[in-house]
Amino acid sequence: MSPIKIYLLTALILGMSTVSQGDSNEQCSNQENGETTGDKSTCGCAGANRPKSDNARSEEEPTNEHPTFKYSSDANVLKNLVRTHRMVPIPGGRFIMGTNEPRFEADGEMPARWVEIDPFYMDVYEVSNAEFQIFIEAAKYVTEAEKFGDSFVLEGELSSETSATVKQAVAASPWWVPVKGADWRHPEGVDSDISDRMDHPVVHVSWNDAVAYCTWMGKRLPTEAEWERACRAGKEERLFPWGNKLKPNNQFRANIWQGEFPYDDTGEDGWAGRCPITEFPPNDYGLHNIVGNVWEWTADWWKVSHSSTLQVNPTGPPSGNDKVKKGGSYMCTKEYCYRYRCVARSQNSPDTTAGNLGFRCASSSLPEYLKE
Ligand SMILES: [Ca+2]
Ligand SMILES: [Ca+2]
Repeated sequence: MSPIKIYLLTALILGMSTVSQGDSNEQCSNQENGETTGDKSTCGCAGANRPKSDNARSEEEPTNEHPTFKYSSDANVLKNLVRTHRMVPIPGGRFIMGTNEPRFEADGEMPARWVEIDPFYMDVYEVSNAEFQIFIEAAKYVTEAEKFGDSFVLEGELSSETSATVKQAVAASPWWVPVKGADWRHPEGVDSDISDRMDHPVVHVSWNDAVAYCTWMGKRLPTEAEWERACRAGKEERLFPWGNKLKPNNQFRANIWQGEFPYDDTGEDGWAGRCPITEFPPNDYGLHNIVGNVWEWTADWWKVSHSSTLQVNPTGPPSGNDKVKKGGSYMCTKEYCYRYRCVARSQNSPDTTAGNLGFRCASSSLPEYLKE
């Protein structure tokens, strides 16, 4: 075992938090879940971050010799695959980002401020296992979780065999356990696979992995402002992409957690755990699961103080320790991690991977291979 791994193990056994110690996590007592009292929350759903010293990641870049248009629906790879990489236009213009009524002040949800952005395109869906597999096979890319050899999984999702092998937990959020062999192909460890979940969002992908995928696709990650613009879909000052009621007409509109977290995911919304990327109605811009299901990486570095003056095409701070993620996940409840709201935000270090963290891509112009 390397000195770094021994340090990690020791830290976890001793109850030292290995999560990011950024602005919003100093008093964190739980993670994918924040608190019921928004003002005092400092957790940010940041989950478990990789220790900065764990630098096993290679700097290899993927090849870019296989443009994705070669892998159209009638190409020779994954012949029966229905592609889900299409994009919709998101109008530019001015909109209100953030809120003056934050649920989690420590997350930097405030203030409400005018932001002006250029029009852009956004993936309709979270990136699926099937789409990610095309990239992996063509670009010969190896994800960071595969290089590190582990990733964070919700303990309750593990088989009893895998659970028995796990001795560590993240002190501040003990439901997150680092599982050897957990990666995008094996979301719950080595005895799991994705063969019957190719239409589920890819998880256990780091920010670096997400950038590599989007770049290979001729796309990029959305900025936080673009993501929030896309989430709101023209609805200003609303909690959710569809309005203020969680369940309009008594219908769930997103995949979140029902039941006692983290023990009992009742799946009242139709899904215990992650769901296919095509589930749930789209928002008014045509985006599915823009909140809930899996958190989505954005391009921006994390900060919690924002200017209240008009920002034009903001891209976040020039550097930082953590990247912004948006939208909450299937693990969110109102009591724990009430972050399936468009203004909600959280953060992880760029090499962090977990079972509730995925992404979708954006693009300033529509890639050629997506044009009719
Ligand atoms: Ca659910
Ligand atoms: Ca999502």
